[in-house]
Amino acid sequence: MAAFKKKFYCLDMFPYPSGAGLHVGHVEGYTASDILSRMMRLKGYDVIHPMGWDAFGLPAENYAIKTGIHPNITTDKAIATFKQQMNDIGLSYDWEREIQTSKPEYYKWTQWFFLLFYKNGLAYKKKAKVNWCNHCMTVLANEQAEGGVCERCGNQVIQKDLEQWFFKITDFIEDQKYEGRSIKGLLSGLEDLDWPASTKAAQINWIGRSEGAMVTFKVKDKKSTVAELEVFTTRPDTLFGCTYMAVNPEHSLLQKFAERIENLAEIKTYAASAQAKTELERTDLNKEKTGLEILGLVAINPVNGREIKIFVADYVLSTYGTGAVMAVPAHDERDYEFCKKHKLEMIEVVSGGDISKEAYTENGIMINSHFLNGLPSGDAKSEMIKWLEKENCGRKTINYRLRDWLISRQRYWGAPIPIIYCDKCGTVPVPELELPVLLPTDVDFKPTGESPLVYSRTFHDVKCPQCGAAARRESDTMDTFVCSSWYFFRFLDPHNDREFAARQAIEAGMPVDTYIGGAEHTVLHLLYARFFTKVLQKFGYIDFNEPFLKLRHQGIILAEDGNKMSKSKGNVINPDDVVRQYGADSLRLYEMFMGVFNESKPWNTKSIIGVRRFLDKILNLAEKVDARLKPGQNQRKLLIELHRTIKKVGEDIQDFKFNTAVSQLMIVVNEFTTHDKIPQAYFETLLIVLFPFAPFTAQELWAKLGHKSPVHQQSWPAFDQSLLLQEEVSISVQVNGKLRGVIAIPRDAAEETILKIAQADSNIGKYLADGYKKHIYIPNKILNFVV
Ligand code: ANZ
Ligand code: ZN
Repeated sequence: MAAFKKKFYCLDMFPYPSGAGLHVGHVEGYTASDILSRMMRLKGYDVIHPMGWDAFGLPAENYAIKTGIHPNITTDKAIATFKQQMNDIGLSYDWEREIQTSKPEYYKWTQWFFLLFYKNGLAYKKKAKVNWCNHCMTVLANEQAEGGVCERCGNQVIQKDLEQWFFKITDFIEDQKYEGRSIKGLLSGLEDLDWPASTKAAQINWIGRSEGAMVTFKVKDKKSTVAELEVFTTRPDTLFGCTYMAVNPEHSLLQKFAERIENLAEIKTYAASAQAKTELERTDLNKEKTGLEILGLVAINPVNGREIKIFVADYVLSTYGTGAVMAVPAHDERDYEFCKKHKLEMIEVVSGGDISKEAYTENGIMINSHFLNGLPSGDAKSEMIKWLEKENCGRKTINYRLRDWLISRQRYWGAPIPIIYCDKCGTVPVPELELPVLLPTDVDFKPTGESPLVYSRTFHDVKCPQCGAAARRESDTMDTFVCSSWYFFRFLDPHNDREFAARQAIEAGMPVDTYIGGAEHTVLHLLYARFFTKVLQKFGYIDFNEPFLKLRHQGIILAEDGNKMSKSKGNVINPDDVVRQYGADSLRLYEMFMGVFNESKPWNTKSIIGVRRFLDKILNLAEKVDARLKPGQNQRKLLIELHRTIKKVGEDIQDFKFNTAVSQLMIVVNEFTTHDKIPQAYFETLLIVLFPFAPFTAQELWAKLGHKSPVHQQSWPAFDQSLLLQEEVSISVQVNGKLRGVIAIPRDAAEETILKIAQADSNIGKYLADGYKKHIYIPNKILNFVV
């Protein structure tokens, strides 16, 4: 592995190779990363710019169910199409590094990661609720069970308990130390990253850290205390306002004290109906809040000893906190609605709202709360926690929304989980030397409720690696997100058959310097990839813990009519058509010129024509190039514009302002067209700067000038700062919004210089005689004083 002098790892989110081919949204992100990569190569960097295929997944399997065509065949075909399209638009990938997650050479290491997690207690099996369709006999992903009905047959989806594999991602939320290594957590690790604020916020929100308290309530039957019920609350300050409790329909209290519950039959019926609903339906603020009082049991509010009712209610989730809540109707929206509906008592304990109209969920001054009265609710929180800890009926707690990652899928087209079940030895990991566990091909795709793998005898029947007895393979496969959680490591050492990637190769190439991809559907991918990286650091494989230093998203490209592009609407733009009609460079330039990179914007065929004309203009310029012409005074303006272009285009590419970079190219090309003869050196500079955007055009013209070596072996030109400084621009100076003068300044002069020039101007100066409060400067355009 050759070490790099100056490495730059520019990574695209690798695509799922769908039958539909590359769409214009792919082209947007991939062109941007291509432009950046090409510029960095010209700047002398060893650029790592790979592409691969996130090839496992449902669509290929569903297609196989419909048609009987094996996913291997459809996937390979789709990949061939994608690759052709990528080459057609001039994406400069290093195909030596190409990887495909559905190939045994790749998923062998996905399975190795599973074993690494398993060995270290980070992969475990437990029962979990899944969406299940009784008619199709299959597990459904959340997206396939929207509105509680099966996407395939329309039957109601139920929640079923099945044994599932999990990865312990929750172990990595906070910072930790391990064998002298400090591993930053998924939360604090975000701080140092150059990522869009909204993406960081989405990660933080997904993790959902809440500070609060556990509070223990005693539960009594008719005679005595029989149990304790713990709740998680973010508002311990409101405990005096708690007028009932609610538990989720699956809560263990209902089984444990079944014989003491007087209306057990009714409660069982209610619980069964709740099970049919999805989590989203159950917690939807607008849905009616149903529930049933548990007769025969009451709870005691620890802070005032009052007896309160206990309800079973499906707005309480089994998967959050302790699965039980202390209800404070006056200050929680859901409790408020529930309370109104069931005519329960409400006590206002935080002043500031009008609880006759709605729940008051903000902070305020405590009332009706004994020792908390008069305190702001923030202080009351810590006072109450102190009290709970002293009285031994509660403690400060941090709760997270993030759950461990359910990675098993009852699916065929994924990486098999390398586990064997033996009657004698139990759960036995497949020995590393026996990896990969190959996906069998003798399968039938008709859905039966289990992975088709179960019915492959060749796959299913194995010998136990420990005792040699007849045993059974795990037939679940892994979530495809597992495959994509480590692919950026594999790119650095794609053919290694002894390790997922050699340490040396990782150290030379990682971390990724710039990662580019859509903002939608990436919260989980980014979280999982960060998690894998942290696991590798914890166990000593690498010595960093964040994989992607800088992240940028492309915006969504809408159809010409402003709607989302969709097959059913018939408004999809196919990049192949654009390439055929206008050329690849037009497509590239157009997509970069459309608008702000990370914003959504509509397609506009007219503008492509404009971009095509721009390229034609450059082709025409070539006719005016004169190799013998010595640049002179009458080309000075052109020279300055050219240097401004070198500077601006270079900076704009770094900043992902591709649209303004293209504008600047258009400005300089217009300047070129005003000359009858063009010095060859100037034109060559233009071609180099144009090259990242329009590589085909630039190379064609470069060769036409007689160069043997290609443009991409040239160097990015340096700009002459003094040339830019010498040039003067006029800026308007306003005082309180009124124009008071126009001053000439050196372009891009420092702000203090400009302030001095403005104040020295006699006309402007007299308005500033008594000083000013502040000033606003828009570089090279306007200076505004506020007095
Ligand atoms: C009492 C209370 C009073 C609450 C109040 C809120 C406002 P976050 O911020 O998302 O962490 N809760 C706890 N466990 C629950 C469960 N299993 N299902 C549904 N709701 C649950 O939310 C924490 C709050 O959500 C907790 O604080 C609890 O209601 C509720 F004026 O406790 B609170
Ligand atoms: Zn055994």
